[in-house]
Amino acid sequence: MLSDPIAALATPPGRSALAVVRVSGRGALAVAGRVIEGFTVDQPRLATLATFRDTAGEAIDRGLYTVYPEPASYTGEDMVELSCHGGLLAPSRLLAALYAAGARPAAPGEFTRRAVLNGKLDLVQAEAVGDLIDATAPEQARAALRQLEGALSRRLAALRESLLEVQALLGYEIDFPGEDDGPVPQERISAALRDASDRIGRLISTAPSVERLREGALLVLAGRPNAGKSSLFNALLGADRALVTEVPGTTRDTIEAGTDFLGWPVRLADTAGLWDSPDRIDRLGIEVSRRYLAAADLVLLCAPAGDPLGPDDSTIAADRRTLVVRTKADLLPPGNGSALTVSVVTGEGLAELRRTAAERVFGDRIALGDLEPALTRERHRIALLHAQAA
Ligand SMILES: Nc1nc2c(ncn2[C@@H]2O[C@H](COP(=O)(O)OP(=O)(O)O)[C@@H](O)[C@H]2O)c(=O)[nH]1
Ligand SMILES: [Mg+2]
Repeated sequence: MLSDPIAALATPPGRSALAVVRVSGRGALAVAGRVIEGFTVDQPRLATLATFRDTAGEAIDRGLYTVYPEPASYTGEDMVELSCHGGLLAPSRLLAALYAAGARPAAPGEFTRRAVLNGKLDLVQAEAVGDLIDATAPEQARAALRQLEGALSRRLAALRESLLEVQALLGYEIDFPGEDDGPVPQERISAALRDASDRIGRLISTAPSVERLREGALLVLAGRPNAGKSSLFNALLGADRALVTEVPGTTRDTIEAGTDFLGWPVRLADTAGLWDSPDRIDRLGIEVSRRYLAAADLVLLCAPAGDPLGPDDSTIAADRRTLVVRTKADLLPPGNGSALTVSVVTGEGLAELRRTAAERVFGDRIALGDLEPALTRERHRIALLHAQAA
């Protein structure tokens, strides 16, 4: 059923001060009334203190409830929000009582689904709700919030309007070819189409960074053994994740960890690097490094400051996805070369590296700033490509 009463925990399970349970649907008020002592709908949208009881009448907790009569609720249906104490028992007993009183467990995303079906949110905004909840880096959250506020929806609605206008012009031509006003100038129609196509193109151009914004850009540390990759990996993460020793070949496997650079989400991968080793396990690690290099959004090629690049290094450095990072700057007198130099000992260059890397992988998004609402999913990009082709 589309509007039967559903209930679910809105907060994560576990030990906490409070937990929030929501009930929504036709009959939600009756369900809540069987569990909340002295339940009344006379004070909508105001929190009321009450005792919650199971169907046998035993007290579960004392907490607040708020009634949102339809259609002025998140789902557009009658809703009741109950907050009780957190922890293992009170929330689950409260939920059990609501199920016993006639609600059924909500399916994942069902509250938001109902909000869409009832016209409270459009699909693009519903996707943004999920993205906001899943965001781990500030820029992801910012993009999701803008989308939730309707920036992308409004842009798409305007596009739809102008396409309908073109359709109307064409329809007029077909239905009333010989009208006194004369034919619609072809130039007017093609100009309107060109304009729409340009606007679609501008939206599509936000797409290359879309996956990166959702998943985090993949930044792969490469370079010869002992170049300082693992040290840099740890320094950029602010945590000692990878082993660092003076023994070449310490890193055999690739380690991945997520962080953000100036708010932009990145996945850092520390690799064994590329080098010739007779050891079978080393060679497997080097193979993994190659795969990571191929998939990277940006390669941070590490080479100690002052050392010439080896042949493998030069090949990688020639790739346009590569940023050459000169490591161990503290071991050299200052002012050596113009490349990005860093030291994990002094911390020199780390902020500059974060900024440069963020600009390299998210530069198009940073440049578009707040001008263009970003597409955030492959679904959006494909739909707009279809529209542009049509
Ligand atoms: N002085 C100095 N030593 C460094 C720096 N970065 C790494 N090292 C040293 O270089 C050696 C190799 O570092 P490691 O991060 O394991 O290199 P990897 O093999 O490329 O992962 C270790 O002995 C580190 O202590 C740095 O910025 N300054
Ligand atoms: Mg290493």
